Amino acid sequence: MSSISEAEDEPIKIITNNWASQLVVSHILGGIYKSQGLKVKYVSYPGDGQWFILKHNIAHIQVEAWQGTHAEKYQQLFSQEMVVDAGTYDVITREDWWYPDYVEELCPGLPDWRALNRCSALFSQKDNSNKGVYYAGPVEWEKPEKAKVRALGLNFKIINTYTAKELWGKLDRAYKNKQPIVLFNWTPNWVGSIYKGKFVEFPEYHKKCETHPGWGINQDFLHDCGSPKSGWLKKVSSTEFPKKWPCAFEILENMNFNNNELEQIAALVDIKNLTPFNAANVWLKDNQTKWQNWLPNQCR
Ligand code: TMO
Repeated sequence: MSSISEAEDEPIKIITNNWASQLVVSHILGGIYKSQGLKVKYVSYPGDGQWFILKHNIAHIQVEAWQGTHAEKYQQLFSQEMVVDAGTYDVITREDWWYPDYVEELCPGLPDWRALNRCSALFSQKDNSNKGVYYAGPVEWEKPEKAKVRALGLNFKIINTYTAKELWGKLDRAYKNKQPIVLFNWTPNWVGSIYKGKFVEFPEYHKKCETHPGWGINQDFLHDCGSPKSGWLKKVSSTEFPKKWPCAFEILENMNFNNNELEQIAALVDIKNLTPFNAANVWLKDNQTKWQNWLPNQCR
């Protein structure tokens, strides 16, 4: 890659988070870069702290920015030209409250969110309260769940898990015993191919739901709506990255997956128990033609 020789000795720093597809895609990209003689370093950051890191060119790439989780910070920085849009995947995303299908029989009215309050006791822990429990992911995934519970008057308390694995463990135990559970999930994800279920239908997302308290059914509070139902998934880089590594940036732009591919990528870690590094190597080996097409001609 002749045009990036000025940055030959400096590693490209790829940000890793803590869910399967993000980790594997980071290593897929890193593997491609390494195959082209570039140096790569993986740096782990929580979803909130990573924006400061990108803005200051401390690290260069985030391979998965999800509309439902990252839109606010991304758009803020993008509009100030402090991060670069490296393209949108051919993926439709959704991130929201989710339940296994059998819960519908126990709580008629689902998937409409108003059914949740009528049967909140079903989802309660054995503490004599009728407050339901909603299992959210790790706090660093930064979903405004507390604000949503307040704005929609949900009789629920939020329990954050520490890891994605813990979240899927809760689902698996509930599923095997046909116990009521409502938890955070998203698509594309492998979960829906193993456990049949649905998202709760909250009031339809609107941008103003996050910015104008007066919007929506609660006049006083933000977040009285669900997450976007057909959200985007983007690649983002620091401003320095395309200048220092133009060919590597083009590879990042060209990298693309659809929902199905991303689900299979996540399953390599969460179901097949491969490490993200090994999962990426398996994927790269099985999909050579695909990723070799992402290499720009003038950089080969
Ligand atoms: C950003 N995530 C896929 C965890 O919702």
